[in-house]
Amino acid sequence: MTILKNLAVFLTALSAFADVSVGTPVAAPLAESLPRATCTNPVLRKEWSAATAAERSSYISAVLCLATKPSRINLSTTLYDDFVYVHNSLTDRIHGVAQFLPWHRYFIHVYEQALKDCGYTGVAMYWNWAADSAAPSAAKVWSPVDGFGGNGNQSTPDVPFSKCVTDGPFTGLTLAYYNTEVRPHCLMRDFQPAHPEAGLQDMIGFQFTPEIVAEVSAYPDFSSFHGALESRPHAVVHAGVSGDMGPATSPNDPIFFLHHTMVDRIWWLWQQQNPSVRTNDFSGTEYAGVAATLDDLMPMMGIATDRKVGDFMSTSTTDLCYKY
Ligand SMILES: [Cu+2]
Repeated sequence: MTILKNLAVFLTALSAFADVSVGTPVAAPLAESLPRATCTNPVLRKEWSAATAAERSSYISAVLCLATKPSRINLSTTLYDDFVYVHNSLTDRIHGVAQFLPWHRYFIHVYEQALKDCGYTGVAMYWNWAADSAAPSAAKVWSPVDGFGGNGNQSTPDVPFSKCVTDGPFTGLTLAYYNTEVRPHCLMRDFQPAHPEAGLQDMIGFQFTPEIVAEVSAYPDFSSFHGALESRPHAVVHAGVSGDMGPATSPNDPIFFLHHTMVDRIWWLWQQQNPSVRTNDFSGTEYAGVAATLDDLMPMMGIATDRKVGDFMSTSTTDLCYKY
C-alpha cells in the first residue's frame, strides 16, 4: 500500500516535471475535461445578520437535526459528527496545501446539502468577521436567541473540557470527537482577549480587519493569496474563538461553517476581480509536496463522492450554483 502510494506520488511528480522539461503546453484544454455546465440562476449566500429571523431559526434547527441522524459513513456517532471526523482525519491533506480553498468550498456544499435534507430551505450563510473585527465578541452570530450562543462559561470545570457554551441552542449538545480522540464533550468556546493592556481589540480582531482582508486579497496569484488567507485571517479567527474552534475537530462548532463560508467568499471576490484568469488559477503543492493540478482529487471519505479540484473552482456550475 505504502509502496503503491509512494509510486503514485513519484509518478505524479515525474509527470509534472515532464510537462515542464519537454516544454509542451499542458495536454488537453481543461474546459473540455471538466464539467462546466453553467447554472442559470445562482443563489445569493447571505451574511448571518442579513438573514430573516425565520431563515436563522430554520438554519439552527437543521444543524440540531444533523445530530439526530445516523452516520453516513458507518460510525457509531451521528451525521453531525461525520463532518468533524472527516475534517479531522484529513487535516494534513486539506490544510497548508493548494486544495485548502476548493476542499473547504466542497465541504461547505456537502454540509449545506445535509442541512437541506434536514428541512433547511435557505442556503449556506457566512459570518463577516472582518465587518465585526472591532468588537467580534459582540457579533450577532453569538446571540443566544437567534444565533449560535456566546462565549463558553468560564466557570465550567473539568479541563480540558471546560468553558462549555451554556447559552443558546447548542447548550447540552454532546460532541463525540476532540482532536484525535473519541471524547464526548460539550461545545466549548474560549474567546481570546488579544492584548487589552495594549489597547488591542477582543478575540484578536485586529488580525482580521477589512484592511487585512484587502492586504491578503491584493496578492495577484493563487498560491500567494491562498497562503496569506489561510495562515492569517482564517487561522486567527479559529484562534480567536478558540475552544472547539482550535483543533482539527473544529467543525464541532457550527460557527466553523459560517467562518469558512466567509473564507470562501473572500476567495470568490478575489476570483471575480479577474474571472477569466482567476477562476481556474490554481497552483502550489499538495500533501507530500506533490505539485498541485486541477485534476487533484478532493477526498471526502464517503460523506460525499471524491471530486476533482477543477470541478469546484467556479461557483456558477450546476454543482454549486451560488454567488455572494
Ligand atoms: Cu479546515
